[in-house]
Formats: sequence, structure tokens, C-alpha cells
Amino acid sequence: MPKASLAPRYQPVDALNAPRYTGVRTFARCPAVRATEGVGLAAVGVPFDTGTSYRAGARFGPEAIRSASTLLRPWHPQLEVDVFAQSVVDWGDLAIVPGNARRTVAQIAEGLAPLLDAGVTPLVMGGDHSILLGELRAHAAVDGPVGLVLLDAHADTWDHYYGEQLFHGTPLRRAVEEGVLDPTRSVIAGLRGPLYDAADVDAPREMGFTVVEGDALLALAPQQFGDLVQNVIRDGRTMFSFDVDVLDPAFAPGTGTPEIGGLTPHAVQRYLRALAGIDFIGFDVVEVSPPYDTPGQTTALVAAGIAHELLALSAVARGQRSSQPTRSAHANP
Ligand SMILES: [Mn+2]
Repeated sequence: MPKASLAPRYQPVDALNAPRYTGVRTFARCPAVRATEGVGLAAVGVPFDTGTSYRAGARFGPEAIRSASTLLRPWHPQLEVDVFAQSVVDWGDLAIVPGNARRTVAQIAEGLAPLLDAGVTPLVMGGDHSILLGELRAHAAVDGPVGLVLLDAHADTWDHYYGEQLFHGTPLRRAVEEGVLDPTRSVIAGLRGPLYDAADVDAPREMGFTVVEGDALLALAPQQFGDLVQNVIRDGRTMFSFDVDVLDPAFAPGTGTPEIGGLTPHAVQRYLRALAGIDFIGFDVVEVSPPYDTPGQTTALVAAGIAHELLALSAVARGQRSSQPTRSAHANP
């Protein structure tokens, strides 16, 4: 494994020198920075939760993920990569307007633009899932509609709630309508739970998405999932979105719309590691609702661990980009 010749400009505080519970809370104890020079990846909070149809509380998600992420260590043993070697900062929170999803998604698109213009990979901490529309707008503004890999208990392709178009169950439909998301280059995996109607199962497929329901996902070996994703997204620009409700509520009870019968964190980790080699343009972890979490902050802990896996995917892709600039191909370790 080639060693980076230059030390990253921004790194976390060394936990062997200063205990993890000391200092001002930032994502993974990385520096709080609002400049893009020398930054590879920025963790960005979006504390918006009034797109929820049931439990609110995800406005406190970024804060909870930051606190739980103080445990993260640099080395990812399975992918053999230092997740912070890409120079990671905490950008802080984007401006939002509680109660106004329409203005908020516009603010998210605007707020992410300077990062994307500078080639910084955003890792967004939600926030409810309506914020994804703002992220997809920002990515599409760079170079047209993007693909998406989504792990979620719900397809989020419903049309409206209470006559409102922007809710946490609708961002994928809105994104397709707006032309910022290409469903034919997108995978939605992990769906389960009761639905409003039999047609709910078919709707995302009719829109062009590749859908892997929860049972079908669990029947796939990680490598099979990785191959499936690679075949759908091909070589185009693709974002990754993680809704913690894809996990079983035993592991992630603090979320907006829990569904029983979900994945274990370990199963998710293995599926994510099978995506190593894909150069995602951005990531998010959404729907962490701390008011419903356990006293041990289980959901926030799992969300921080998933964020570590996403950092690792980004680090692997960046390493390949610098050492093999012409190749973006799938290369599972
Ligand atoms: Mn969702």
C-alpha cells in the first residue's frame, strides 16, 4: 500500500495524546474549518427534521453523530486504509429553515456548491431524508443528473403527504421529476415493512429504479451486491445515501419511521465494504433522531460507525484516483 508522501492538512486530534471526551465536539474530532483548500472530505450537518411524517427529532442528529464519532479511529482494517489521510474537516451545519422544506432544500443545494466546486467530497449528517433533494440538486448542478445508491427501509418515492410535495418520503420522486437524479443508474436496497397499497412495491421500479427488497438483499452475498451496484451505476457520477432505518430498530431505535425486520450493523458493514473501489461523489447518513435513542445512544453510535465505513470508501477511491488516474473500475479487496 503506497504511503502518502504529504501529510494531510487536516487531521483529527490524536486520541493517544488527548482523551476522546475532551475538546469541542466536531465530527471525529476533526478541525472545524470553513475553507476548502487542502480539504478532501467535509462532514456537513443538516439539522432539519420538519419533513418527517411521524417522529421528529432528527434536527439533533448531526450533534448526536458528532458526539458518537469521537470514538472513531483512523485505520480501517478490512479495507486497509487510513480514513483521515484524505484530509477531513467538520464544515459545521448548513443554514436551514425549520418548517420550510422548500427553502431548506434550496439552502442545502446552495450550501454544498462551494464544496463541490472545490472538489471536496461532502459527507452529510442529517436531518430527515427530505434533505437528500438538496444534495442531489447540488451534485446535478456540477454535471447533470446523477446516480444514487440508497440503503433504506422505504423507497421514498411517494408523491405527497397531506397535500405537501416535500416530505421525507418523497425526495426520490421529486429528484426524478426535477431531472437531478437518473433512476436507471440508481439502486434502492433494504425495503421492508407494511405499505399503503400493493402498488407501492411497483412504483419505484416503474420509475426506473433498481429495487432490492430487504429479504432479497439478505439473500445476496456482499460481493453479489457489489456487482449488482456496479452494473447499475456503471461509470457515471453516483451519490451514496444511508437511512438508518434500514437497520433493525433493535440497533437503531432513534429514527423517524422505524420498521422491524431490518439489517444488522454487521451485515450493512459487509455490503458497504463490497462497494470499495466505487468513487462516490458524496455521502449522507440521515434520520438519526436522538430523542428516541437509547440511554447508550445506540443509533448515533451505529450512524458514526457507518460514517466511518463511508470515509473508508472515499479514502479507497481517492487512493485509486491518485495512483491510477485513468481507472475508476470496481476493485474489491
Ligand atoms: Mn428514507
